[in-house]
Amino acid sequence: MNETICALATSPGGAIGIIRISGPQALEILSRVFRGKGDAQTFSANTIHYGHIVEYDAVSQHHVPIDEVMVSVFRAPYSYTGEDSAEICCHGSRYILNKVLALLIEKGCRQAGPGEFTQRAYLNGKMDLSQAEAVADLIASTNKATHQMAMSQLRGHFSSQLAQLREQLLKLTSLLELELDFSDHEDLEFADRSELLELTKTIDHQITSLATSFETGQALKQGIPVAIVGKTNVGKSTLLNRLLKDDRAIVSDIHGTTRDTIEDTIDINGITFRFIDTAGIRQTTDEIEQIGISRTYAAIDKARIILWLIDAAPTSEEIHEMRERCNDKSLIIIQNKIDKNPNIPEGTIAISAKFGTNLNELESAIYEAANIPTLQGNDVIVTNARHYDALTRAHSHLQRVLDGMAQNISGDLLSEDLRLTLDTLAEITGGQITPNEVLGNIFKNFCVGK
Ligand SMILES: Nc1nc2c(ncn2[C@@H]2O[C@H](COP(=O)(O)OP(=O)(O)OP(=O)(O)O)[C@@H](O)[C@H]2O)c(=O)[nH]1
Ligand SMILES: [Mg+2]
Repeated sequence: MNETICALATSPGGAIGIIRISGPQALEILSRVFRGKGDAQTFSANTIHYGHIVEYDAVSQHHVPIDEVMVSVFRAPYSYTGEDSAEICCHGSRYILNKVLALLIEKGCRQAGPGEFTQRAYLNGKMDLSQAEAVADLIASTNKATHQMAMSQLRGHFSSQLAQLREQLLKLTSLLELELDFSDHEDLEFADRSELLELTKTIDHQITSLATSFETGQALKQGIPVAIVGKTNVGKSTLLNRLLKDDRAIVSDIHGTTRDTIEDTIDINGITFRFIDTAGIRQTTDEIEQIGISRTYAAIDKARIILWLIDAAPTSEEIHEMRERCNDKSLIIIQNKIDKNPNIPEGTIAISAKFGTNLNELESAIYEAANIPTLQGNDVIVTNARHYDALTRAHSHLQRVLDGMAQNISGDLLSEDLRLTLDTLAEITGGQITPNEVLGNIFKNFCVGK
């Protein structure tokens, strides 16, 4: 971290491009390329300066301007990275930006790797690991839900829940140790085992509920899977196209048009849904269509919501079979083609996919069925596989503690598993010393310049 790094922080193509510099020599290197009022090395923290980035021209023996810029100056520790840093606002020309970067490198900067600014922010204690990861999620967020989850994590709500868990685990450990210290006083009972058991269960419950939120987190990140199923020709592909407002799937009045599954996403009320059009279900000897139909069943298994499209009232066996197949998922039965057939079976939503009738009602029903908890500012939903993995392992360590307690095992044997639980939770925020390899893995998926 004694190197000073630089990188383009904006994506190319905009009117303005921002180049970031961070490190102990940030202002010194800046002063070598910047000409404005005063020397950049003397600029005070949190100030903006107008001037030019200049390059020395050996032929004319003069400094020639490369761009007219604004420079923001931050001083350690009050910057994103916690180091001295500067941001040069240039015009967005690819030529200018490359030229300025090359100049900075020539004057002593090193090109930053992916996520290196954020990695430094973490190493300098500006944020913990889970917050650093939230920065990447925030940049990648595409809708209200993903934005909210990333923002909550960045603001440290997850970190503070973990800190509370840590506190409770430490309390548990110390109660057990107390029991040990006085274990030769046989008649003294310091920590009531049943109380300890209750406390452990509460902690475990909190850990598992964080872990289970991962499924929702994943669904919100990747889009909640919704399968559109039904017999051939009922209008599944027409409905998909309607929802996507795009001619995505082939529609025809030939039965068995769709063979493969077709997926795409749309947002409803700020939540992304991933719709999967499927091959119509019927008895067929066509081998390829049979494969398509088995994919339909696989799509049902994967989905959280099933849209069962019908064009005539199903028999009670058919209803029973579909309910069995969908067991714990939300099943929405949709009567299509109401323009042709106004008979609406009970318990269905009636639409015309072809003419777009009642689509709003259907979208509301889909949104309801997703049953997404309305995220409050402080709500924590785990969205990161690394965090999920750590929570799951913490849960299994704690499970051993619980088993041990049930068998009345002595405190010293329990405390080893308690320590493992603590260490595993600490991996999430990086409270323990995090190996370089792990850090490298986390930051490699970041963009350069963040
Ligand atoms: N009248 C009317 N026709 C519709 C409606 N929706 C779809 N259709 C027609 O029904 C036929 C079949 O539509 P598709 O969307 O291809 O049906 P599908 O369920 O995808 O069929 P497969 O892919 O073969 O399983 C087409 O001719 C559509 O134009 C509707 O709401 N009203
Ligand atoms: Mg189709």
